[in-house]
Amino acid sequence: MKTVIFLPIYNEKENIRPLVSEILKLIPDLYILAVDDSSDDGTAQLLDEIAKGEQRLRVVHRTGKRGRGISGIEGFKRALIEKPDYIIEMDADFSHDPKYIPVFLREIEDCDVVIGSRTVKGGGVFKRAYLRNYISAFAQFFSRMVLGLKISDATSGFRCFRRRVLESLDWGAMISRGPAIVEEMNYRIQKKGFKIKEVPIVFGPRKSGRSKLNFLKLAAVFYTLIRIRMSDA
Ligand SMILES: Nc1nc2c(ncn2[C@@H]2O[C@H](COP(=O)(O)OP(=O)(O)OP(=O)(O)O)[C@@H](O)[C@H]2O)c(=O)[nH]1
Ligand SMILES: [Mg+2]
Repeated sequence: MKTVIFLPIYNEKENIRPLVSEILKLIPDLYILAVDDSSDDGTAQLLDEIAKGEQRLRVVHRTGKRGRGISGIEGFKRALIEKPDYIIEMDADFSHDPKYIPVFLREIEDCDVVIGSRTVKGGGVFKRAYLRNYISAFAQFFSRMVLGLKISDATSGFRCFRRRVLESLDWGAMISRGPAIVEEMNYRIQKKGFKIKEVPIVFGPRKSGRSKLNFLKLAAVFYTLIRIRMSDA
């Protein structure tokens, strides 16, 4: 298969069926790799049920310690086994609109990484509380400062990679276990000199369910970014 869509999933029961169906309709040459962190709201069972009748959905159920970062590392490693040309990661809550998948696949033709960006011309955020926008802007600024990132929307988890980019990363050396994995990957990819392109996206509100981000996790992200920088100094 040419393209793998990696979805990190924790308690996304209402979103998962419509999302899988929308993605699979887009182009035939892709499959979805869902990495579920032992969701306890019925998402895990629902994923298995959908996968029974849909070969293009593969499901990994993680046990043990939960984490957006640990799941990302596992997801990318698994995705690489079948040597796809492109790997796209996106949130499973409809904030990341599947309509951008074909756009990313066009844009990646002349670069190594495409980042769905809310902060370049044409991009934006639709209907979100002011406070969340401020926090998001601060997180983008902080990660650019601490890690020296040249990427404007450095916290966007909607991205498309050429296989060779992910193959070049040392997953065992990743420090992040949670959401900071997004910025850590950008940092390591930028250091290797890969060509990164930001493409505008409009980030929507999650369609259903609850955010997994909270104050403690956010603080942990900032602390992890500092640790990444220090460990590399
Ligand atoms: N496997 C796994 N996925 C997770 C975990 N935490 C969050 N996710 C998934 O990662 C994606 C992003 O999480 P969200 O809670 O939407 O975080 P966010 O988009 O930063 O916050 P909101 O804008 O409030 O939705 C979603 O698909 C979640 O289901 C986790 O611990 N493990
Ligand atoms: Mg979200």
